[in-house]
Amino acid sequence: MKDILGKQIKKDFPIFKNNPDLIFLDSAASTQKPQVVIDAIKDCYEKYYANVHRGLYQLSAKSSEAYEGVRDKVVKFINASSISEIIFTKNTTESINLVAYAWGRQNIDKGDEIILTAMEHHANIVPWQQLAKEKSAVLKFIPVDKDYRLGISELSKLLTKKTKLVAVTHMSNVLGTINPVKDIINKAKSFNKDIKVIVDGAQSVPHFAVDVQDLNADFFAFSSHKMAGPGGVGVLYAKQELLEKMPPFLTGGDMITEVTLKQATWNELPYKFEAGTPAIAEVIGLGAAIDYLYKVGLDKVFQHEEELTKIALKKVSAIPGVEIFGPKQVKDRGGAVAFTVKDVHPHDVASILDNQGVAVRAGNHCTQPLHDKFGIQSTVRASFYLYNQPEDIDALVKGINKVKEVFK
Ligand code: C6P
Repeated sequence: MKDILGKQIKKDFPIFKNNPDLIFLDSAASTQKPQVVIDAIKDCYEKYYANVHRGLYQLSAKSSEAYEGVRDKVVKFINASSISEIIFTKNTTESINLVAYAWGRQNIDKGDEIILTAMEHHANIVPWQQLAKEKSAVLKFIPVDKDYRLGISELSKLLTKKTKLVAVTHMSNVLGTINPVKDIINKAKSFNKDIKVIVDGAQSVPHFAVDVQDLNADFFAFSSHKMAGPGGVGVLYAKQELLEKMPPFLTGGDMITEVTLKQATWNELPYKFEAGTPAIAEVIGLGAAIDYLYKVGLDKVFQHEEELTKIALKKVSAIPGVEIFGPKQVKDRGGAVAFTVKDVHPHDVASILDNQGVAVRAGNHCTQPLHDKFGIQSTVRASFYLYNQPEDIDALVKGINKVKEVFK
């Protein structure tokens, strides 16, 4: 394998020092954290923690400055056009729910159509199902073809005068497929410029550079905990003109300008969408994660994962009885490799791998409709991040062979 990041990178992550035998192959669920992120959170609590946007004292000013500084970093990281377009949420799930409630309830009416894809995570299905039920709207799905890619030509067949929204994942958390979201957005907007597109970036932003303006996405959601940052923080990017027209999602403190006993007026963007005390230290941790990813270089992260995926696809698919669910080539594919082992339940596979120190996920990975399409309940999934090394894949292969031995 081309040595793009090198083994040294593992040293940035204390979890591996504290668990020297750990082979961590579940980063699509949540990634490990580098020391710099842990230190940034600790530093905040030890040196300058106070609530933000409220206190007139110096400590609160310092804390607010650090918190808002991260918003600037996020603007640059995904190339938004201003801080007004960056809303801190709890995670991708909350970001998508925000759009479904605030934009969806204002813009979706009876008979309107929402186009999703068959490979969406539940977080990008259930909020739209709820909205569709409430509004008597219709959900349609772009199918997944035999190569585990979206049948983009199908999109043209699904678009109608009633289409209001397209919701698509940038990268599948199961198949690893990277979807051509720029083309999808272009196609939808060429059909009707008023169609809005929301992109679920939970599995893309951590692994490769994303430019929301270049994509022309209306909404884009992601989670800090999947990109070396802490849990409890997510981001919703949305075009300013849309946010300005949308009503608030959650209401209460900080998101208002004036409150009387009868009514309230809303704060300016982005604060209109950030009710209550936010996850201050965690947002600051996200800032440290962004700095860290810049330092390593997202292009290198992607190339490194591409090399790992190439090896995994070759070695894992060569094991008799193993079936991989996802594109067999690395082109337009990320580092999530889902598979089954013939005649062995995925939970048994994961548990035997765990006994050998290999942490993988087994289940439907919150994509039950996708698994239903394959006629199976669950798969095993190995997923990679910048700290994984080719030896980790060797351990996985050894582990799968052990599984086969046990179930012979
Ligand atoms: N997928 C996985 O193991 P949250 O939980 O809100 O941070 O992210 C939700 C989510 C949304 N979209 C995609 C494509 C995702 O992969 C996830 C989270 C994890 O695959 C946990 S189920």
